[in-house]
Amino acid sequence: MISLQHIPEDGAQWSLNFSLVLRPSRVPSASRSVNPYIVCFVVIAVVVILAVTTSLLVYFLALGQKYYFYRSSFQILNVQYTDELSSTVTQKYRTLSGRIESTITRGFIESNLRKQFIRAHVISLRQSGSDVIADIVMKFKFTKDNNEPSVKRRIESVLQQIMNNSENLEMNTSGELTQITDQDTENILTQECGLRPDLTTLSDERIIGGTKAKEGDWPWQVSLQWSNLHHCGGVLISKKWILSAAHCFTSRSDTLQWTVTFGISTTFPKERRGIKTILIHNNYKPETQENDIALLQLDREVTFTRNIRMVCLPDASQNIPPGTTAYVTGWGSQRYTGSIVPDLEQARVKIISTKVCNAPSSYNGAILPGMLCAGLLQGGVDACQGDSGGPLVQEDARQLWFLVGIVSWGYKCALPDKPGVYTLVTAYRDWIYQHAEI
Ligand code: 4AZ
Repeated sequence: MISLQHIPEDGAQWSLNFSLVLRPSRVPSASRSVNPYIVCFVVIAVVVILAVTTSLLVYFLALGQKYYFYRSSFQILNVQYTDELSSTVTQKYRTLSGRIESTITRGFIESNLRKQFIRAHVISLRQSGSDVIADIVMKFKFTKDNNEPSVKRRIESVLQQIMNNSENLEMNTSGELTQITDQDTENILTQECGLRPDLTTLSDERIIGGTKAKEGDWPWQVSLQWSNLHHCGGVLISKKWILSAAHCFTSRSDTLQWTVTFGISTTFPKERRGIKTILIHNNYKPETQENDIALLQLDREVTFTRNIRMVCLPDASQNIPPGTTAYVTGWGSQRYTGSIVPDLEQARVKIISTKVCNAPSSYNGAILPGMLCAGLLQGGVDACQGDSGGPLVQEDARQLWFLVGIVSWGYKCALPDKPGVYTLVTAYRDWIYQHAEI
């Protein structure tokens, strides 16, 4: 991963000059000698008062907050159930889930719980006669002094308002609002694709672009190691399957030499697995890097945890507009021909249109239909050697992370007009579903 170093602007140098002018004192001598015990007492009292106030503030502003998770079900009356809704990966399922989540989110934002509501997520759509039932998990933040029955009543009352007011989606509560433990929530949500732990999203304030990732930020990223040395990146797409680049395996086809590690550190991984099968795209062409995609089957399923999860695969028709933001992650080198790094790095890049990327000054026609360019045209931020096979992801409107590209090739790294070239995942969706049992 290569990144522009953020060079701080010449910060203003603050210098405080005290000039103490000593003059002969005209103060009467009696008031000159202040009792040192009193001074001591006042100083200690001020320090104690400050410390108590700060701790109380911290307690009420931060530590006094508690997350509450609730589960509920809603009947969707004006949508007919169809078979496509039974699978979480269909466009129909994703669109309807998105509509339900945004109806609930809008309702809470317009209510007196706007500050407490964090997120709603559809975990399944079921059939009920010809209607649909949606099972939903919601996250809230309340101060600890709220008692649970009152929190529940306030949430129920807002949900009732949402049911009464929803315009284009006719919803009815179906089943009770029940509080669920953090552990149960984690067990439910770790099974979902493209979700970060804590239902958090990247906030815009965070500086990204070749910075160190935190554990759980990119839970689908894996390291593929040849004889215990990191060689390529990979992406977890189910409990048993990993996507990577075909060129990582052309001269390294012995499955027994490969290991997969999970977690941000390659030195202290969270989990390890062997590889049972390597499936290279049978039309992979090393001369042009066409179809640079491979599927790896793990020797044993990995258990999804807080920090090990799968990414979402995009629909074949999902569009990836030029200029939109994407993130690339990996343990690759920080300069061309440099060495790999032990801790996972992340970089923010932009999608670049194939037309711009194929210009004579750029890749001059080498970008073929199954490829996608991303980076910065001015250079400075890019994937590099050792990042190959790793993910290029984008967040959708539901705040789920989708795999749009796999690090494939480029002319050196981070040069102007020479962005990173990625395998375009939407073009291989059918190939992936044909070959991986997911
Ligand atoms: C490589 O050699 C490689 N700048 C990967 C990505 C890029 C260049 C080279 C993109 O694995």
